[in-house]
Parts: sequence; C-alpha cells; structure tokens
Amino acid sequence: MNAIKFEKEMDRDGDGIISAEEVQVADQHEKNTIQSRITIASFVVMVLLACVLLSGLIPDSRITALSGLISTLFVALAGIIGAYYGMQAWMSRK
Ligand SMILES: [Ca+2]
Repeated sequence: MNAIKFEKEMDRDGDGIISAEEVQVADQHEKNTIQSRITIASFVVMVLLACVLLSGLIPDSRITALSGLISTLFVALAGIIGAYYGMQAWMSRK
C-alpha cells in the first residue's frame, strides 16, 4: 500500500513509468525533507533543553557536572542549523 503510493508520487508526469530522472528527483526531495526535519529537530531540542535547564527541575549539581556535555551539545546543534542554512544559501547560488 505504502509502496504503491510512493511509486505514484515518484511518477511525476503520470505516464506510469518511473524514469531515472524521476527517481533522482524523488531522492533529492526526500533528502531535502530529512535535512529540514533534522534542522527543525535540532532547534526544538535547543529550546527545550534551555527551558528544562532554566525550569529548576534538574539540580544545580547535575547541571554543573554535565556543563561540558551541555555546551558541546549546544554548539553541535547550532552547527547543524548553521550548516543547513549555509548549504541552502550555497546551493541557491550554484
Ligand atoms: Ca513518469
């Protein structure tokens, strides 16, 4: 069922044949969708993590113990978001 729907979506011009170009377009679309979802997830995790850290639910001693991990995570997530927008800008100029 899902495969049939996927094949219908891949057949962009509706001629019943999935050409190599249509496979390429579907792959690129899927890749773009996944990349944007990863970027959105990174942003959501950053916001939620900041909220949890500010909420007082976690004792200060644990936050202090994990401060290195938390700051590395923030830099990595910001890197993902920055790389996504940098790549978008670079791809649109190409
Ligand atoms: Ca086709």
